[in-house]
Amino acid sequence: MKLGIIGLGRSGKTTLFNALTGRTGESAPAGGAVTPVMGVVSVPDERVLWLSALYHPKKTTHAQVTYMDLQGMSSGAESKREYMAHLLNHMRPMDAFLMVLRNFEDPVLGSPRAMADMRELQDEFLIADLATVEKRLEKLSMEEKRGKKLTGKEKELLSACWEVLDSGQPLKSRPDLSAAPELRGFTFLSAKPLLVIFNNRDEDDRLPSSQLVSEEAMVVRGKLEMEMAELAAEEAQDFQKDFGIEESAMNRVVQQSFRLLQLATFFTVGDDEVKAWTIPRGLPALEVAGHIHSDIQRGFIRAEVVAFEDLRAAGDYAAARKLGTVRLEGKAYPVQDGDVIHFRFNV
Ligand SMILES: Nc1nc2c(ncn2[C@@H]2O[C@H](COP(=O)(O)OP(=O)(O)OP(=O)(O)O)[C@@H](O)[C@H]2O)c(=O)[nH]1
Ligand SMILES: [Mg+2]
Repeated sequence: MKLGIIGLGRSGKTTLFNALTGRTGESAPAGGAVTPVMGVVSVPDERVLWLSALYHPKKTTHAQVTYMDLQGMSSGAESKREYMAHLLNHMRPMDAFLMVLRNFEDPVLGSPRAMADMRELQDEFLIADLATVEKRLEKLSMEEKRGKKLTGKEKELLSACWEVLDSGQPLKSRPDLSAAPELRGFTFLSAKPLLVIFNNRDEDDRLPSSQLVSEEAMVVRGKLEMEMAELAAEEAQDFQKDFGIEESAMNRVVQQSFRLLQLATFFTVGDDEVKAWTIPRGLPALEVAGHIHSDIQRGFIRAEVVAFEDLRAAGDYAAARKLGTVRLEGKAYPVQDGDVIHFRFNV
């Protein structure tokens, strides 16, 4: 899972990135890094730890999430266009965006205006997508003029996209368009899931209430969270208690992102390796097998499945089998979050 952290300048992107990846803050360049900074972290999951304690595998592999800290956008029409042009190639491969909004007083920028900032960023996404659509439509009509017969629905779909964007709506508001196979190559920004993150001052842990937020939203206290990320585990716990933080930003952001992207985790277990895999929720067992290895997909016979909670309740695999909670499932079985799976295959 790849998450791109975007936002206006000085909104706290690097601070959050450091909290999420456990880096220390000193290296953050003023004005943001021109080249995006990547950080890969393991998704904290106590289920993996439990399975690892059960199997004592040679290797334990957690699910991973890649965060990318992108440069902040500054105001001014020209600099915004430059910003989008510069970052577009970095933004396209992301699965989703974390949009950081400054919701604390800044000594230079003054009072927060988070909702206006959000609108400004959303508009830039729409404008970038509009430009992509218009460029492609122009190309298609040139080809038509030169006598080329257009086949397929691309032009029709792009015109529909134009209408949606022009009316100020993101493409994700129209799944028929954002999921159309003919348009997949464009990787429109406004078609991607977005998690809005209000970066609050230390004393405030609430969503700005009276505001209408049309996006998925959550609150972090970036500076606090970063300070916490720098502490040793034991100290961090005290800190967490003092500030009424129930779960770290890292955990909450990961969980929300999983939910937003409709992802699920399943596990493969054994003496060699206990491994957590990230897949789209409800993916059929046959396709899930393909995530592991094409041979397993090709020679798929059955999936032997036990829900993690059933396995934990039973104590171990043999006990779960005795209790009848280990099931045999076929190719079409929609894999659920927490499934522990042995694939039976023959090649
Ligand atoms: N009070 C307060 N200050 C914060 C918070 N988060 C970040 N800051 C401060 O805001 C300033 C900017 O933070 P950065 O994390 O560098 O912001 P950025 O979005 O990465 O900025 P650019 O990379 O320049 O776009 C720093 O001085 C931070 O210490 C917060 O939650 N509360
Ligand atoms: Mg930065």
